[in-house]
Amino acid sequence: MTSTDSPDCLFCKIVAGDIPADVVASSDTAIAFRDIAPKAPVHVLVVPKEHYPDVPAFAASDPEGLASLIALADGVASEVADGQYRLVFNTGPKAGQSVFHVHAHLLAGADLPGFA
Ligand code: D5M
Repeated sequence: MTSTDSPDCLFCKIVAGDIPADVVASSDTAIAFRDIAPKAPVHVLVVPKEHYPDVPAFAASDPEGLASLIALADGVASEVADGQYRLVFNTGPKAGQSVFHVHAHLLAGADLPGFA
């Protein structure tokens, strides 16, 4: 455990290897693993190894880390899909965030529905 781990955090436990996950890629600062309840043919979660509760906290503390996370997501999308994808950061319970360790949902592999 590092000083940035949050002991009760599910994604910190996945980062630490204490809970298994279907990891598809990793970097020095982030890992990407398949979502347990996929909402698209490709649904990968891209997660910084350090614990931040949500994307504004991550961006404020480590903007380079956020850029690295997006680069990892882009690489995964090129490897497991056709490089066209949606990235979603649910932020807050009303937006559907249920795990309070920042994560990008990488959705790809199909024509995704529009928002508007
Ligand atoms: O997204 C949290 C996501 O985390 C949700 O799509 C399910 C996924 N999840 C929950 N547990 C696991 C495990 N153990 N492996 C992989 N994926 C998991 P949110 O935006 O917070 O609702």
